[in-house]
Amino acid sequence: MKELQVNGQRLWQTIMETARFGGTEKGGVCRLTLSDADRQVRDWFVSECEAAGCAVSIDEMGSIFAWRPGKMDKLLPVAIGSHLDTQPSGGKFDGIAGVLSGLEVLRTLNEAGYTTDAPLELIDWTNEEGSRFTPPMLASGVFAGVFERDFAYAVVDRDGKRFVEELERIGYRGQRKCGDYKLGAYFELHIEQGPVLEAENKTIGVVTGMQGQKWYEVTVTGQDAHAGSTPMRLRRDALVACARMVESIQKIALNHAPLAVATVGLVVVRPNSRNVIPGSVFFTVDLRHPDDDVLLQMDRELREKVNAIAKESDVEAKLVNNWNVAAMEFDRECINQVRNAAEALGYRHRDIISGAGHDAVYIARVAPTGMIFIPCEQGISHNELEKTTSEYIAAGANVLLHTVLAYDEARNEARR
Ligand code: HGY
Ligand code: MN
Ligand code: MN
Repeated sequence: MKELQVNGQRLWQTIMETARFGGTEKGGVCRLTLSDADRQVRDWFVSECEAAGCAVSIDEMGSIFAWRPGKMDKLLPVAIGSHLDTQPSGGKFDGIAGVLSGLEVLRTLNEAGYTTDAPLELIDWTNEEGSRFTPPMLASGVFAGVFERDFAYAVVDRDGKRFVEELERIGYRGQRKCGDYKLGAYFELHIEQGPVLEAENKTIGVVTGMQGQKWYEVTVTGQDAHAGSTPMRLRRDALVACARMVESIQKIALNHAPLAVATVGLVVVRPNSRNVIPGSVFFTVDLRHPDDDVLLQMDRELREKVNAIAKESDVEAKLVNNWNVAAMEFDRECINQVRNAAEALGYRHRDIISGAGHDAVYIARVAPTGMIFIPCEQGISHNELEKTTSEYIAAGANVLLHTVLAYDEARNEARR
C-alpha cells in the first residue's frame, strides 16, 4: 500500500464543487452552522459518503458519521474529521479541506479494493467555528464530555435563535447519542491558517499541540445623549471607553510578545445613530497563548484595564469570560505516525503548534489524536481570499491516507 496515492485532481474538484454552497461573490464561502447553506452541504456530504459505501448516521448534535467497514468491525474505528461550517466571510478550505480529504481517502481505498483491519469513520462536526453559536467546537465538545448536550441545545445566536431549533429546522437533529461510543484514534487535516509553513517552504506541519484560548463578552454602559448639545465634560460615551479598552487589549498582547495574540472581533454600538452619543457598546475579546500561566496573567491584566478605564470614563463595564480551553499536546504515537508518513512520502515538514482551535483539541480528550497542517497562501484564513494549492491539498491527503494505514497496521501488529 506504500505506493497508494490519492487522486489530487478529484479532491480539488470536490472542494471547488462544495464551495458553491454558501459561495460568495469574492470567491469565499459564507456557510454559518445550521444555516440553509450548511444543510445543503450536509445533504451533499451524506449522499457522497453513502455513494462511497459508508453507513451514515447523525448524532444528537447534528454531527455526521460515515462508517466504512473494516476486516474486524469489533475494533474501535480510526476516525478522520473536521468541519464544513465556515466564518461569515470564510474561505473554501478551513475545515473543508479536512473533511473532503477524508472523503478522498475513502474513495482511494475503495478504488484500491483495500480494507483496513479497523473500521474507518469520517466525521463532519457541527459548529466548529463558534461564530454564530458560541462557544466553538460545540459538537466535538459535547462528544468529548466538555459540554452538556442541553447546554449546547440552549445556546442562542445574536438573533435569538436557539441551537436545537435551528438543528431541527435543517433536519439534522439525529437520534444517535452524542459521544456514547469510543474512537480508536482521530486524525484531522487542516490548513495552517498562519504564515509559518509557507515562510519556511514546508509542505506538511506535524501538529504537536494547540495553544490555550480565553473568550470574553464585555458590555460597556454609559449614556445616550445628544451629539450637538451635550458638552464634552458631561458625556458618558461608551464607544470612547470601548476604544480605549480595545487599545489596551492590544497592548496586553504586545506586552507578552511574540507568542501572545488578542483580538476584538465583534463590536455592537447602540443606538448606532450618527448624532447620538453611544450609550452602550457590546464587544468580544479573544486571548490566546501557548502557556496557560501567561494566558492567566493576560486575563488578570484584561480585568484590571477594563475596570480602570470604565472608572476613568464614568461608565459601567461588565466582563463575562464565556469560554476557555487550555493549551494541550496531541498523542505522541499519532504525532510520530504523521511525521513518519510525511518523511516516507518525501514531503518537507516541521513540527508546529496550532494557533487556531480545532475539533481535534476536544477529541484528544477521548481518543489518541493527531493533526496534519498544510500551508495556505500568506497564512491568510477566516477571509474570503483564503487560498492553498491542489499540490498542498494532495500532499496533506496523502499524509492523512498513509498515517491512517500505518496506525491501523501498527495496532494490528500489537494484537498479534
Ligand atoms: O477560532 C479558531 O481558532 C477556529 O477557527 N475556530
Ligand atoms: Mn477550522
Ligand atoms: Mn476557522
